Amino acid sequence: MTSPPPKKIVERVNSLHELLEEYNYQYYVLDDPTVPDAEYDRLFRELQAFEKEFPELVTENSPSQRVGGQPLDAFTQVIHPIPMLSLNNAFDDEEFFAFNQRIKDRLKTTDAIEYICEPKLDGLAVSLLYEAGRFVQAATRGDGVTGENITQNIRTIAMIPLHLRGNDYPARLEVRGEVYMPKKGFAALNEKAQQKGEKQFANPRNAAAGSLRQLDSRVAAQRPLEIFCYGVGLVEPALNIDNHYSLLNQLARWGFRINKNIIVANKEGHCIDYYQKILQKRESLPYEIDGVVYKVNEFEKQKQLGFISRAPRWAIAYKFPAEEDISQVLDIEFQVGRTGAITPVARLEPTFVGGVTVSNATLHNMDEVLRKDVRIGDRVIIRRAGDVIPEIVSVIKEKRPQGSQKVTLPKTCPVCDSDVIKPENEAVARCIGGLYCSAQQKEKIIHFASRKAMDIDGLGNKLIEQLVDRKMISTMADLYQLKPTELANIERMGMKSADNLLAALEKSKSTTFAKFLYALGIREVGEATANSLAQHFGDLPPLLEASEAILLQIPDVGPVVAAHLAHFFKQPHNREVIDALIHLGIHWPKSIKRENLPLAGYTYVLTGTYDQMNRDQAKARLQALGAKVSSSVSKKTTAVIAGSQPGSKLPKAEALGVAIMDEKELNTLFEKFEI
Ligand code: D41
Repeated sequence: MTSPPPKKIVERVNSLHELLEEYNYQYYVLDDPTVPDAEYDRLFRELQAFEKEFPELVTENSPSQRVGGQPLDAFTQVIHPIPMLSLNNAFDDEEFFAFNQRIKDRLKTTDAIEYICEPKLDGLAVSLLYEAGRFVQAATRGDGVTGENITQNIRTIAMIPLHLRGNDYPARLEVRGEVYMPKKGFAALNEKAQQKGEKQFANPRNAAAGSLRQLDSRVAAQRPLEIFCYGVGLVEPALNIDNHYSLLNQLARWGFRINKNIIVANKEGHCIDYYQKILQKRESLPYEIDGVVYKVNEFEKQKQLGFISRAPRWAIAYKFPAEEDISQVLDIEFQVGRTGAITPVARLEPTFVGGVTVSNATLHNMDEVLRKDVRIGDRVIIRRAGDVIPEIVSVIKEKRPQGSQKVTLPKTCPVCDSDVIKPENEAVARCIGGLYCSAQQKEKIIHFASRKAMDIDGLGNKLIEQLVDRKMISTMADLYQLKPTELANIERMGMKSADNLLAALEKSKSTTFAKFLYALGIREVGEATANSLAQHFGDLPPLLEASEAILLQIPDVGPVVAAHLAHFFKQPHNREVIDALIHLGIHWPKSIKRENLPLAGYTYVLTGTYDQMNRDQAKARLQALGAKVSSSVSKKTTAVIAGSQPGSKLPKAEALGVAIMDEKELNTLFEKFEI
């Protein structure tokens, strides 16, 4: 029998609870920690040591007890004292305006309604119960009336307070919110599952649901779950608050995490602006959302409106177009790209997803086809997020039809019949046909004509395909030898459009060295690398003469790019095409060699806001003087140019002993060198 803990230790344990909860709150809710992680860990271990010595000091809501005890046999049921309502949906502006009009009619008003606009998290609704400021129970929404007791699992979520902050909280408080798994945590979880050969989750929502359904809270504790709170259920005694926005602010003061993208809209039009704004932001948010929610702000109005069949009349979810849906693989074909890369592409049963009809999805390469085990006939989950190319997320194996067909990499190019080779250590297979392959011819010319390359107006993909198929062109140089009479013979091409095209071709001849380099379509030479090369060499002849060793000295050029460049310029047919293009009149202003510029060899990093110019202008002026402008500070940085409200780059520069300049000094630099 150990002696009871001394009073001093009881007090220290209590203050450790408070400190740890405070630091937790700063870290997770305010997103603004005041102590380093190491300090938090030290206090946490101190608490654990006391609890080990005096087990009677261990309380259910001790920060050390978040990772729970014994696994459960089953979840018990929880009856929601106040039902958890569901949300009605709107799918277009018209449906939102109809909702708004119904509200005005019911309230017999023509005045604009004030709405609170919230992102709609794609997770699971939960209820958190606090008694005398202490977390006592959590439940799933279930059917809205009865849910499951998931207290142990919810306690593992570090951003959920175990004790409320302040002292003005009601005796009983039920807070409602959405538990979700952030995108990054989901990806990491699935990667781990894949490495272990375990089943992966189809999406973050399923992963969050699966985590909350764990009977063993030690498993749940390993899952990266988070929460945003959006309302209350039972509150005793009632609060002296009369609108939703004030309620959210009060919840934040008590320690609950509230989404930062919530706004007040005092005009209905602002609700639509909000939808568009959040839709734009959707990709960049660290969590998945499936729409926005509008709620009438004033509680008095909410009360007058009431609810109908389990959904409030005063709220509506305006859903985004679904990013995922189910489709069927009709066929898997192999496409040949500009550099000969053979890409498997799934032809799909057309499906409306992410706001457009999708009938093709890339499978990237054969490794991916095998990893996902995609077969012709399979039912698959397809995803189209933002502007990215639609993808196959996974195969629904349970629904695999009999006679589904595997595909294999073709041995010869489906277009030109040349051999297909796949280097052992690469994922990509390639047709070795080069410029003999009409698919590669087409793709090379399409790239050459594109906006960021030679920008040939009116020369679309379809037209290029026709020109190649009719053998009117086979290289980019052939474009500049097309005759108006030849062109006019082409389908849907009259004399007038033929003239327009020839004018556009003529115009494109005047370009920049960087664009020309990019237009050549050399492997791994994108816009940035082309710019670097152009800045460094200033003109074509020195580049053609450069050895791989010289190329390696250029920023952005590593061994792979250097090898591709050297290989490209060694090929006689590439030299022929380049000579022909120049002979046919393509030209660019010869720029001064970069190494002769006054700031060549210097690297600057920009941070903060400047008074007299924006960062882009500063960057352009520095680059024009030959300097490099980088986005991260390193020992090689010449100086960091700090405006007002500089970011973390400033302390980093100080730590590395890198020089720091202000806007005035930057201007002095410009004055010295600019003519
Ligand atoms: O972010 C959410 N998923 C969210 C869900 C939200 N921001 N607000 C919500 N508000 C409600 C009402 C208006 C009924 C209190 C909701 C939900 N309900 C909800 N989530 C799941 C079912 C209902």
